[in-house]
Amino acid sequence: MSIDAQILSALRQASRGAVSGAELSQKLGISRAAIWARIEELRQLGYDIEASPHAGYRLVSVPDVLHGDDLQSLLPGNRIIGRDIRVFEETGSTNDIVEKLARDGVREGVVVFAESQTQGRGRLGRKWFSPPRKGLWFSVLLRPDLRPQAATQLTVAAATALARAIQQVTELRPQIKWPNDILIRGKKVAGVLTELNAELDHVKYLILGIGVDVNISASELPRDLHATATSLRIETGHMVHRAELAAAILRGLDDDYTRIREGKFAELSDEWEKQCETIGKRVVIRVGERQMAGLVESLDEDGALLLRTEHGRLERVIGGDVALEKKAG
Ligand code: BT5
Repeated sequence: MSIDAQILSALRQASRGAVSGAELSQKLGISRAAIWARIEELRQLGYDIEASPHAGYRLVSVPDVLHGDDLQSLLPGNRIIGRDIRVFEETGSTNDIVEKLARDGVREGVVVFAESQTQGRGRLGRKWFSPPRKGLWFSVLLRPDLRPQAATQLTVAAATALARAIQQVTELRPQIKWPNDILIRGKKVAGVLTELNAELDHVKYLILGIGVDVNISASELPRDLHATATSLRIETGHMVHRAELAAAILRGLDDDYTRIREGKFAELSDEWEKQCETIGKRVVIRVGERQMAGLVESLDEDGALLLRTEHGRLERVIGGDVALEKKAG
């Protein structure tokens, strides 16, 4: 952890609300003057840190910016996801930045956030609206020991972690729409874009791109998204602290990734199925030019959707767009 992350972490944990310069200096192994200089830097970034000669430093409020060190200070030490966090003010797509890091051999777990994206994308080249400071737009590099067919497990992990974190932080009750949407009251609030580089029998690396609409107001949503999209702010009626939500998502994703690595995907898919609105419903799934109708039964051990078709066959579906079947008449 960097010095700033350690300072923020100590300020957050301070039992009496404040921590003295001497304590910080001893804990971090740097001089009190150096601590003072770091605190000044943090203040410049918008962290309101009070200093009193008796009590010491107290964290009064944090700004609504994403800051790698601050995010680090909100995460537990021993983890894979988020051991390296980088924040950009603006990028094309965070998935492209992570792709480059992957090709350069950077180890798994690195997370890249952008305050805004100019070329944010969804699946099949669709556009993803990513305005400055209103959401979480980030990508995670993973190097899982999986067959390419099982990569969907990670989309399932991301969706589960997202639904859980949103519920923890906002008390809203999100639903998962297979394969990659998180909905609140039927409208999309988050999406996952999983991109893969694989050989025939194993995944070389996988990029989880995650977009969450956090503080977008109704009037800021583009016209074409009005009917289908929402944000946590619209649903709760108040602003949501993005760093806190980001940390909750990363913690949950790290737990889920551990479960996958330990061969416990079944636990994860049980949790997913409980929050999935598509299970047990009659749906129509479009995969490219093909269209299949049937009843959604469950996920299989690779994370694929099992669909009982009209003809009674069980189809294994790994991607596509799902719509609930409209009743005839
Ligand atoms: C997705 O695609 O839902 C995946 C979205 C992943 C975005 C993240 S942000 C960080 C990372 N970097 C990237 O470049 N991407 C990832 P899909 O299921 O294809 O849905 C795309 C559709 O959602 C669009 O065609 C719009 O209809 C709608 N949409 C676009 N922006 C939206 C937004 N901000 N909120 C809700 N819906 C949106």
